[in-house]
Amino acid sequence: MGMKEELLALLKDQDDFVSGQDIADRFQMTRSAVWKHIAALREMGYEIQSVPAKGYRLQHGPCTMYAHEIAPYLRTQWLGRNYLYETEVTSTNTLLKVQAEKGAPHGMVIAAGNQTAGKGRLGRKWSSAPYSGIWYSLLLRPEFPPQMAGVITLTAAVSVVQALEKFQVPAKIKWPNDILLNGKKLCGILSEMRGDMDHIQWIVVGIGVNLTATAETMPEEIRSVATSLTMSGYGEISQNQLAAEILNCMEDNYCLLCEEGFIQLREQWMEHGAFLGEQITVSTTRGQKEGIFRGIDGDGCLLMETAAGGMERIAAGDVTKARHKL
Ligand code: BT5
Repeated sequence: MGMKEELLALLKDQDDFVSGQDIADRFQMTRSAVWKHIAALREMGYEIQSVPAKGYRLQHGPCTMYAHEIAPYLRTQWLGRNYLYETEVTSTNTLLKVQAEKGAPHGMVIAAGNQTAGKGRLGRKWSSAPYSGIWYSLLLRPEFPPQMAGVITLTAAVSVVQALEKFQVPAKIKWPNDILLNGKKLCGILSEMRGDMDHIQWIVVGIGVNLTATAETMPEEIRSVATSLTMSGYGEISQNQLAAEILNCMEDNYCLLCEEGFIQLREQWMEHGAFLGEQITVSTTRGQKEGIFRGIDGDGCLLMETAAGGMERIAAGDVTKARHKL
């Protein structure tokens, strides 16, 4: 831990004021050095009260995900051990892709407080209001063949619901990349990759989880489709604990995927899948199809039973619940 982080830990531990002299003595620095570190913490968004003759007191910090804040909860070997937090980026996926091209290592994670150009699939926008959620991307350099890349998003989705489950949040996965809570979108996942026919160079998996938005603060355009942990009554969950737990689950699941393929993870997916056995509409680039959702196959493709009784296999598309009975 650097000096700033140690000072922060000290302030977090104390409910009352800590005098500038006590801090100076403890860290063997001058009073003006203390003041500089306090100023740096304020720059990072921490609100620190200072009262003459009393000292400093941490009022509250922003929902930040600095390395020292997430580290205590990480149980991973390699995922997130190379970690970068930025207060503002265009998109953590965009930034990590640049790093991937420059040779960044397998397991690197970039997280941000705010994304000014958060991305969804197919050029869609991901709304990421400042400090209101977990916005981060993971870099993977798999040994497995490119045909398996598609199941990475599903593996990440399983990891998110497993992590949420540890906090008693009963979320469901909507194929392929949405996590739903009470039928609304809590989390989205965007995987991007570079590779050729027989080799994956990198996969960047971007995960966005809405935490603190309320019905009032959530952007108008997503209000009818989206939810946050706060809106669903789970506002007490710690951002860094959840963010770390998702990485813990993802590392385990990724190892399982590399060792055994998608078999066990497919079962996990099916346990948490939304709309199983229900009538759904799938929108693909070639139009809409309706049928009964029967789950996913070993490649992560959606299986849908059609009115004629056949089984359709769909590799990409958006799922909604069918409005009318077949
Ligand atoms: C996704 O796309 O759901 C992928 C979202 C990935 C976000 C993460 S955050 C970290 C990393 N950096 C990035 O730039 N992206 C990743 P898609 O399935 O295409 O869904 C996009 C649709 O979800 C939009 O058209 C909206 O309808 C809706 N949406 C946008 N923002 C949302 C939000 N914050 N919460 C819930 N729904 C949202």
